[in-house]
Formats: sequence, C-alpha cells, structure tokens
Amino acid sequence: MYRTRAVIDMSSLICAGLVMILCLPRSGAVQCGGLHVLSLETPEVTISSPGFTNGLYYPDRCQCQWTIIGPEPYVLKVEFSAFSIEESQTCQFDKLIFDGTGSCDFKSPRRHCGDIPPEPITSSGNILCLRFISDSHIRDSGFRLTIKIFGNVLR
Ligand SMILES: [Ca+2]
Repeated sequence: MYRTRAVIDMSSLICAGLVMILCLPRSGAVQCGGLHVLSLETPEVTISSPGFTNGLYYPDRCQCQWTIIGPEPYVLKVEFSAFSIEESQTCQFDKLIFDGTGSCDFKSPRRHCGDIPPEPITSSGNILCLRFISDSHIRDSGFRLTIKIFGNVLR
C-alpha cells in the first residue's frame, strides 16, 4: 500500500552547498537549525524539532541542520528525551540523521524515525551534525535531545 505524495526533494540544494535551515509549510516559513559551540562551562545543549517546545507537531517540509562543536579532546554524546517522527520502513519520508565523523557531509547517514528513540549516539570527534527532514504529508510530535561533552577519548 503506497500513498501518493508530492515529495519535495531538497537534497539537490544540499549538494549545491545551500543547506537550508527552514521549514516551508504552506502556512509560512519557520526557522530551524543552528550552530552551537560547547565548552567546559557550557557542556551541553538541548535541541528539539520546530514547534516541540510549544507542544506542536513539527511542520511539513523541514530541512533543518544543527552543527555542534565541542572542545577537543572531547567527543559528543546524544541522548534522547522525546522521539516521535513519522514512521516509514526505511525512514524515507521524515527522518533524523547524524554525522559524527566531523565532515558533516552525511555520506553514510543512518536514518531514524518512528517512536522508538535511537540508542545514545556518540561522535567520533568533537563535531556532530544532525539534520531533521520532513516531507509534505503527515507530521508527528517530533524530538528533543541533549548533546553533551563526553569522555576524553579523542586521540
Ligand atoms: Ca511527514
């Protein structure tokens, strides 16, 4: 059983280097994403999907990217406190993806969706990027996660 949908593929924009940090639902643009620099004084940041803190479902047509940079030699660890993203077999519709390699090119991203939060994710270096992508149909309550400086195992 397949639903017919007009999927707006914004991946070509990412390839062109134009990483969008917007949701573009029919009701109007919503900003999302950002850059967070952590330090020993500010060792963690909490990030949530657009609308989450107001108790809203995330908008359609989001393309959000967050970049988190921690101090060397620490790595970064992600812990989820809420997770509910439109479920699909391969998370091809709505998804949360991470790149902890430091390159933030999302070359081999694992997609996350559904109602079961991923196991805690740890970056391999001091940079972690995440993207939240939603398509143009069916929304959910979204996610909230905390990224914190972790360990002392880089190098
Ligand atoms: Ca959706």
